[in-house]
Amino acid sequence: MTKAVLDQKVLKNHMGGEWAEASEVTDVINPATGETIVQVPLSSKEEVNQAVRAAKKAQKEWGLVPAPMRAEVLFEVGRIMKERKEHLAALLTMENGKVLEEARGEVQEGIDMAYYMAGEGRRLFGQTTNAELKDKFAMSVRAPIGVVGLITPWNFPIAIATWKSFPAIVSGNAVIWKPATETPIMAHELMKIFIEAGLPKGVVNIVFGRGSTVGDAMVQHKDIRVISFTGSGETGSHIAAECGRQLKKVSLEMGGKNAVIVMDDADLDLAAEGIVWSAFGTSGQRCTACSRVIVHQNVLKELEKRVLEKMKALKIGNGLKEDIKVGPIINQAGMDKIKKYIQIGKNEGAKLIAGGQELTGDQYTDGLFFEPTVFTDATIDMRIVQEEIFGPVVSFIPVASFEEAIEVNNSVEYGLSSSIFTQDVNQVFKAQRDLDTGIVYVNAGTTGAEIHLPFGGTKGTGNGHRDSGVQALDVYTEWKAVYVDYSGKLQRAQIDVD
Ligand code: UN1
Repeated sequence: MTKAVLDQKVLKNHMGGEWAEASEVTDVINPATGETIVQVPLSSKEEVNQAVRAAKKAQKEWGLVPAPMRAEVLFEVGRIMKERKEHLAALLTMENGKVLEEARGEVQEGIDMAYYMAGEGRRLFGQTTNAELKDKFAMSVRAPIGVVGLITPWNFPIAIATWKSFPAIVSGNAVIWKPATETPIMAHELMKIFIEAGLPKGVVNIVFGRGSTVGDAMVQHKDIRVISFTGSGETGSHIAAECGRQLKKVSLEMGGKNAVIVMDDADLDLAAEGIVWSAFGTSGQRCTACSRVIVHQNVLKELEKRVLEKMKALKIGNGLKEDIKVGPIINQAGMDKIKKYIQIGKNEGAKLIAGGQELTGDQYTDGLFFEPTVFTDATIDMRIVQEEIFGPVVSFIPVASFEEAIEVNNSVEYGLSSSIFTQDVNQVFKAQRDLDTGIVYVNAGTTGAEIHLPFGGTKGTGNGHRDSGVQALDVYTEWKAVYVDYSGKLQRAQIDVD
């Protein structure tokens, strides 16, 4: 078994370039073993205020550093992350539970983001264009916004942090970052890397703590001009309401109810593989996880058989062991929610054909493990088909046509990711047009977004912004239109135009 080595027992906040102890702390639990691995601060509003003061001061200078030079720091961050990939992955598995292979993938996502956003330091393109008057020049440039607030989740504690912080940094902002209290180690490690890479003091500040105190104080603070949040729909809409009141920019990413569509001409083995990977990887605790399979009725039975067959190979346990494929559930609240939905599914009349139980005894005694679970004969009115469960639970919904499949896909309140397995090129292009989600996959599962494309979704998944991709820069910059008149006289737009 791989060993994860942590050099601290109590984590600290980081403000204005200094590590700062907090008066109150709480335990961070390894979900695979139940052991306390470290303690994390539960900070107060005053600590947020202090961090914002430091950030404001640092941003004044950082915003004036040429972007290619700001980017040099990110190149170095990427280099160190790459060097430390194994170490980071092991710690990530320890605090989050996801299996090592996936933890390595997540760290890689952060490395990719570092190099990609570092490259942006030499782009950050605006536009030059023509002015309508003689001897006049017009262009648009991206300007930093100032101090930005990032609230990141436990399910991708390092990747999502990089999606938000790297574009914010390269754009010349200073950051106040509240990582999830379940997974603070990745934040702590990334902060150490920022320091080693030469990021000036105060450009990134970490304030650990609860959403109801630290998160709220960030949303309320008038000097934090942007909030970027990934988490639950309930919290997201609360944040958006408050930001709306203050005319504060807000970027939200809030979950999904993602479907794989399997048509009757699909390669069923490939589809089964895609379903198993995207439904049960990360124990289903991804915003992009497949939680619905919309399957043509002609191939329902065969697909069920092949999925169940492939599920037999999934070893469940502590993700630090290389042969484990499905790790634990993050905490008791997550486990209770999954169990609640299993009962709801049964009551609603869906047929349980695999799993459905918490694993207990032997190696499972101290951790939180749930069997990969499949319901079938589900219908669109069922709550298990409409609501996000955030666990290894998938429901098969039989349909009679391509059109019905699209309709069922679009019938939920979320719109993050979708996928279709088919060999028919016409169906492929119709599907990418008609699936109402921010991400569409063809002949692959619903997970696996790459960082240079926009990540986010429609409807209840977000509010029109995107994490990652060049589009992320829109969250952390203001557009500024600049007109330079070199005619030496007053030229009035729209009037002196001949
Ligand atoms: C998330 O679940 O919030 O596309 C992020 C994927 C990963 C990121 C998921 N690259 O599944």
